Amino acid sequence: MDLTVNVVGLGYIGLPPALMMAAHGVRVVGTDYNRDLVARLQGNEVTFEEEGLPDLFRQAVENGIRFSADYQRADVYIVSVPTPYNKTTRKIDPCYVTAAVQAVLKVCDDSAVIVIESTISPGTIDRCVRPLLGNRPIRLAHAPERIIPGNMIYELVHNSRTVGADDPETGELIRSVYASFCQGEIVLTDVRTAEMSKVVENTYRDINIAFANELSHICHEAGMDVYEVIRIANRHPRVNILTPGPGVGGHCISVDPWFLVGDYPDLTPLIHTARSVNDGQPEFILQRIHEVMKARNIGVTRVGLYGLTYKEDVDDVRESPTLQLLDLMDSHLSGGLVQVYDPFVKRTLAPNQHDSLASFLEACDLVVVMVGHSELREHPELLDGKVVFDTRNILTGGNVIHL
Ligand code: SAJ
Repeated sequence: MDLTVNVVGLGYIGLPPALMMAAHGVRVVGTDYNRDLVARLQGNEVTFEEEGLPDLFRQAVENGIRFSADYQRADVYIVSVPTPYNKTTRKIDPCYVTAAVQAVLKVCDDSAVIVIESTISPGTIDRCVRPLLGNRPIRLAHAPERIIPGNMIYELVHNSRTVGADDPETGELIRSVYASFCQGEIVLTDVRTAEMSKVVENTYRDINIAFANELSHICHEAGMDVYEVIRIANRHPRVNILTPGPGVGGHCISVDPWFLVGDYPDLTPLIHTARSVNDGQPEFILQRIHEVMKARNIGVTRVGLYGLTYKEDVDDVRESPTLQLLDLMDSHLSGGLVQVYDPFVKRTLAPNQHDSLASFLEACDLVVVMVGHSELREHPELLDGKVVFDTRNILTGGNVIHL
């Protein structure tokens, strides 16, 4: 393919497709305004943990991928920058997207196509990006990412994806860029439908996790095993209930539904309630911890939270249920007293955070499993002799208490 692609934003979402395209023979330059990040990538450092990423990185480097802090002249730009939301208005804050597009506009030709990969609330491109073009005939597209942290490389290749474009010709061009590596179906549509369908996908999952979490409350009250109830209900051919847990973290599912609530407050009672149920789950966990502490006569300083990331086997702590729980504990003046450990997190994020499992276990009698990292799945005997409150349903045994 005789095109140059400039991927703008080299974080969790931008780096994998940049590497993937380069590994499949596309001429790629990766740009990030964070010069430190660019320097690390230029030094061949794989900047986050993800299975298969180091190999992919090597292939991309062999094929000549370049990293630069300067925006490039290219045929296609793929913008993968963060899209935070305003916690008060519940609306998207598009500042990183608009800043990236403004930077691209300074260097690009009028024949360029700018693709937004970042998740954005429906209407953002027309409202905030298109006006930046002025009278220039630059074309826009939206190709929202769908990869799941923990299985990114496989999903990049095998998932179906959506390309929303201004016209069919642009859609086909962008489809050909993604088809360089994507074996899934690439569906063409318009920009607004692509924006809406992405947010709808994550909202669907949030609502379904909320249902599972609500069932955990009902079953606890009824003295029943929620996992057994779900296991049996899921034998029905049209029922597929998700798994209750300590809450919903990550920067996607816990954020995107708010875009719809923020823009359509009168039309989203279900979505709003589901968000509130999932945001309230750490509070349910706190209440359950107190019950276990009381029943087993364990003091707060001997309680340990295992896992700080938002889910298993990733190093991402954004919106993590454990951090939400620690915030809640802080308001009860006990946050600084519990022990904390995560094998994937080296930065210190909490007082009493241990850097080894051995010292963590030494310090606690009750282990609250907040994240089901493989370490525990593969070696459940590590927790022998402890009282375990397992919020992820990965362990069994006489001393294990479930949700
Ligand atoms: N969780 C549960 N119970 C479940 C499933 C998940 O409590 O049954 C929790 C997880 O532990 C985690 C949170 O929900 O805290 C979200 O995890 P996840 O694995 O469901 O999803 P993410 O946030 O890692 O990735 C999602 C994916 N979206 C969908 O599955 C619809 C992914 O495909 C998207 O690319 C990604 O959001 C994104 O970037 O938008």
